Amino acid sequence: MDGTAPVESVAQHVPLSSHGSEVTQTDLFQHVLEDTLLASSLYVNIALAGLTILAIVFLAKDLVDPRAKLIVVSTMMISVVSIASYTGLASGLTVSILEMPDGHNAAEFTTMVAGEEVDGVLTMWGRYLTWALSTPLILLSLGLIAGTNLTKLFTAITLDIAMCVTGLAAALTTSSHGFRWFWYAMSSIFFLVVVYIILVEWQKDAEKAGTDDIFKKLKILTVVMWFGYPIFWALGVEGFAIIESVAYTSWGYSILDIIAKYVVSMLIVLYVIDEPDTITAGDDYGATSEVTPADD
Ligand code: RET
Repeated sequence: MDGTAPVESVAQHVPLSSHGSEVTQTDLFQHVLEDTLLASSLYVNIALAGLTILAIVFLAKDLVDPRAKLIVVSTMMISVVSIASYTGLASGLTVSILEMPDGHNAAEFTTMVAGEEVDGVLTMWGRYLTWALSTPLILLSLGLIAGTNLTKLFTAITLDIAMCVTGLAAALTTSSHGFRWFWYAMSSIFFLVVVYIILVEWQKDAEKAGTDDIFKKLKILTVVMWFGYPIFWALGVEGFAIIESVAYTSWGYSILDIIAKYVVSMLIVLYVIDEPDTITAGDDYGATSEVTPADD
C-alpha cells in the first residue's frame, strides 16, 4: 500500500546450485537414507556407540577411585559424542552439497538429490565438527593412563582441537582450491605434534607410571588409526576425488571410528576396572575443597 515491497519476497529462497534448485534438509536426509551403503555406515555407528556406553556403565558400576572413574567417564563420553555426531549426519543436519572450487578434481561433479541433478558433492562436514569434541576425550583418557602432566595434556588437547577445526575449514572452503590444501597442511602440522606427544612424551610418562604395557597397545592402535583419517580425506571427494563414492569414504571413516573409539574404549575400561595401583590416586583426587568428597 505504501509502496514498499513485502519483506517475504526478498531473498527468501537462496538457490544452492547453479541449476536454481533448492536442497532442503529433508532432501539430504532422504538422500542419505536411500543410499543403503552410506546410511548403514552411519546407523551401524549409532548402534555401536550405544552398545559401548551400555557396556561401560555395566562394567564400571562398582568403581571406587575418583581417578579411575575420571578415566572411565572420559572414555564413555567418546561414545556419547559419537551418537550425537552420527545422528547429525543421518538426519541431514550436518551434511551439505558443496560445489568444489575451480581446479579441484570434483569441481564438475553433480549429485542426484530428490530426483534432480544438483551441482556439487555431498560433504559430511559434521564429522570434522564433532571430532573437535570426541578426540580431546580420547586424548584425555590416554594422557591420564600415561600419567602425563597438565602441560602436555593441555598442549596435546588444544592442538588436537585446532587440527579438527582447521580440518573442518579445509572441507568447507569453496572459494579457492589452494586454500583447501593450505588448511589441510595446517591441520596436518598440528596432527604431527599430537602424534609426537603420544609416541614420545606419553610413552616416557607411561614407563615411569608403570602403565606402558597397556599404553603401548593403545598408542599403536590410536596412531595407526588416526593416520587413516587424513588419508581418507585426501582420497575422497573433498581431496583428490580418487574415491568418488561418498559412501565408500564414509565407510572408511566409520571403520576407523569403530577401532579408534569403541575398541580403544573397551581396552581402556577393561584395564581400569581392576583399579590397578598404577592409575588410582586416592579419595581426595581432584577435590575442590580441603574436605575429602563423599564416596558415592
Ligand atoms: C583431517 C583433514 C586435515 C588433515 C588431518 C586430518 C586429521 C584427522 C584426524 C581425525 C581423527 C578422528 C578421530 C575421531 C574419533 O572420533 C581433519 C582429516 C591431519 C586425525 C579419532
